[in-house]
Amino acid sequence: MYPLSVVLSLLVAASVASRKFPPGFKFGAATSSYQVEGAWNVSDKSPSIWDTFTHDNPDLIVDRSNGDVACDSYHLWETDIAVAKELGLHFYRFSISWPRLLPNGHSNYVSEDGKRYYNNLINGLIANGIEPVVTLYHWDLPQKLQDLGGWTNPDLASWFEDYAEVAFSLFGDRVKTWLTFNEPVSFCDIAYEAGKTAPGITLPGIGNYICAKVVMLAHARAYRLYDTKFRLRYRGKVGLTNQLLWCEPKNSDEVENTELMRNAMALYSYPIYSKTGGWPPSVEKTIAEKSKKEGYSRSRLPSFTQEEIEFIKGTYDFFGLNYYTSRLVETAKPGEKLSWLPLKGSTDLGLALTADPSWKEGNAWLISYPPGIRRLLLWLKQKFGDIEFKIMENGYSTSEPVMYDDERVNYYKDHLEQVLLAINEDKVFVTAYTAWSLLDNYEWNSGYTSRFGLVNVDFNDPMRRRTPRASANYYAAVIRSHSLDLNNH
Ligand code: GBH
Repeated sequence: MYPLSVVLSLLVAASVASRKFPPGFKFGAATSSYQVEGAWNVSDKSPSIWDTFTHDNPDLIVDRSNGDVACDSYHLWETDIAVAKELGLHFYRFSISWPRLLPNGHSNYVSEDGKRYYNNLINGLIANGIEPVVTLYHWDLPQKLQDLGGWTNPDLASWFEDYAEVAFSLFGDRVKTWLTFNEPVSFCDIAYEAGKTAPGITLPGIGNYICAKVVMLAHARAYRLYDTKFRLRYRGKVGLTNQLLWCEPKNSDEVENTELMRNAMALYSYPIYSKTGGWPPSVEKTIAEKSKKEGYSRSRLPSFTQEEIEFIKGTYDFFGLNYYTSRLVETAKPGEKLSWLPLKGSTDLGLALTADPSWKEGNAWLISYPPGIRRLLLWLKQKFGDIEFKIMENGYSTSEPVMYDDERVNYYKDHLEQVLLAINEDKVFVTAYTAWSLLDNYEWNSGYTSRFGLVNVDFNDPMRRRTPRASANYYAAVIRSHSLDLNNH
């Protein structure tokens, strides 16, 4: 018999252990080029589609703002590194601005200024013990390539490969984690839905699906290029990151529809991660049948050749996941138009999305449902196998720049708790967690009215002063203790 005190301390130890993240688990925070850099026209940088879009359509941005200056990270990158260091981040995820590095869009000319900027940032991070995690494409396509059709031009897949080759060659000796794309669902589906985001084209059900196919091919080209030319030398990892909502049935009749919706959410995952490759069959079939009924001679979702299926399949070293929120699925009313933009559903699938009224905390579209991240991870594991998952974005916005941001602290706490359960209970192989965002930044159509930062940015201050919020302190404590039990480290 052990004395009670020993039993109790063993129990406490066990529960503490279970609130520990696995050894080697990494914590980071993310930003993206257009959202933080500013300096939209310095040196030889050419405009991106977001420069053009915000300059031409200020009325589509809540506060009529743009990313001309944003957080001015182009000039203040050293401050960003200092802030990241203060938080104790293991890695910092940022993106390269394609038109800053390749002002022509094509790789015939590389900007010295672009090279210098990203070398400084990468070297500065490494010198401070912070690993750079780099996204190649976070929505700021060179306008010159949009003029050639953007993501609806199949040649863009090769031009993206050329861009990737420049980036891998220049930075691959120091960058070991690459994301080809951030959220194709956002720059394909949302972008072509209602013309409300760059490139401002309304071609729902057409443009988005062509974009989807070109992006899958572009990703695979970049991945295979890394495999053949860089992997042996640099031994890095390449993937992409997809935003997925977790979906649950509104009622028991909607179980099958919910599975269809989950597969639709995985449109940009299935071709890469599934054993068979290609589009998710249920989604492909639904869109093909609908297209036929509408009189199209072929499906609006372009098919892959068998060769393309094989080319794309398996082009990953990990699964990148951006998770923010969840929805309930129900059959749409006949003829109901449903847009992805406010996350309402899919017209093609005839399925509508709503938030459960019992999910209390939230801000606009971002309704907090922490169990969603755990269930999603398990669903993905069951679907695609026991692969490595890296959470590349998760975070919470407020409309006011509150410094004591307890709502954000709760969001992080509750979601990290669920990530731990996914790891410990469901045995999902999750190796990284990334907070969106390190800094308040340019939140696309919401301009500067939506704050995601662990660190507050004063956009009225020409120096864009950065001040850590309560959530920054909380996150730093989690990182320090490598645990959710902040009193035991
Ligand atoms: C991610 O997008 C992006 O990767 C990142 O750049 C972004 O800052 C972050 O998350 C936060 O949004 O207001 O109803 O019109 C997530 C996709 C795109 C979802 C914009 C919300 C606006 C919905 N987000 N969308 S609505």
